[in-house]
Amino acid sequence: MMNKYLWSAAIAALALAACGKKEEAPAPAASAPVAAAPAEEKVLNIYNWPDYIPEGMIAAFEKETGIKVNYDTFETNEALNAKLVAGSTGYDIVVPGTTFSPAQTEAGFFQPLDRAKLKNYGNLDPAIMMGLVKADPGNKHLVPWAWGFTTVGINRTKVEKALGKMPMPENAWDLVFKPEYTSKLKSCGIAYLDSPTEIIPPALHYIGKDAYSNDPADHKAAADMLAKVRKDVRIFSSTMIDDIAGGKACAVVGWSGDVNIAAGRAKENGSKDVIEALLPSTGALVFYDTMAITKDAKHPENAHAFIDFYLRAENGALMADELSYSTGNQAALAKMKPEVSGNKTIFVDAEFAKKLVAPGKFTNEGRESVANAYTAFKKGK
Ligand code: SPD
Repeated sequence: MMNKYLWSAAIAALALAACGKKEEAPAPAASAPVAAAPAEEKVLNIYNWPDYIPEGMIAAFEKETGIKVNYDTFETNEALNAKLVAGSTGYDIVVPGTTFSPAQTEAGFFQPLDRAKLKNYGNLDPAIMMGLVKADPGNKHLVPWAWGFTTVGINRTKVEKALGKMPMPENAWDLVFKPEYTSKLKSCGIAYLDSPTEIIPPALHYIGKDAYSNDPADHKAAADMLAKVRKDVRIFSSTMIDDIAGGKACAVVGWSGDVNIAAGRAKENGSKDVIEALLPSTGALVFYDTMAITKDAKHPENAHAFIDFYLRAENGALMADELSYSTGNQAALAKMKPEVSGNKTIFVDAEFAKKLVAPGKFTNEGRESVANAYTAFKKGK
């Protein structure tokens, strides 16, 4: 199992790098059962990412509380943001990522959480909560769902075959961004996440710029680099897990946990290929996905009940065990499978944690410029 204290210290350092200002961490509170839902229509509408909730968790919540959950999914932060900007989403709980959540919080899209209704709030890791202060001053609106990092995922079996005599690069990002490698890997399939804010930041990082630069000149430089490999990219994917597991892609820009899920799914389907999330020598881009209650949620009591349910140590452990993402739930660590808490692509070690690129904040203009650069790159085949 990883050295938890080293790991926690490294994550705290990363968090502090991101927030620039030290704020008080949440006070610990005893773990407690979910609060009984008060007199509110027994319905809860949740909007989350696909493949991001343990099997049976919704059913368990429904059984315990009698609250009927309507669960929809979105594939990109851009899609969720468009709904929030349009307003009246109809959702009570949404799960934004850190590229967007600071601006969304600032815009008033979320209502403050009532901590008195979150008896399990004290299970949260103070280091992670400090990291979220930049996105959400005072930790008023956002509660961690899971965290992971955007990285290079490979089907090693296929990649080694496609590279032939060429050795694996020292920097894994070369596999997806450097023409010498992409020209070989196009035969087994290169896939990128289909979202401007998922691709331009790693491209910026690869060319040595601030991954969250708001400077259009930097975005152009990233798009110029990407243009050189455009012809080798087979898929802009919204179904990355299936694309890797089903053999459509052998090298991807994807999310750590999804690559791990794909590895498990391929095995279940009888494949013997080795699929793995890599830890690039130059680091990867960390993200924190968080739960928030929308400002006009019709079922805020039920939303608090679900958040508190999710914050139970057992449920945090279940999430990490099944979905291969790290949790902000400190109490869950002791309850998860040792092969999960000891997996360095889920709970990174202190050395790799130092290389993780902290989440940054795009301005509205910056995001628009990122989107333009991405669209130009994607169209430029
Ligand atoms: N299976 C869904 C994983 C969701 C990951 N969210 C990533 C946000 C990164 N910016």
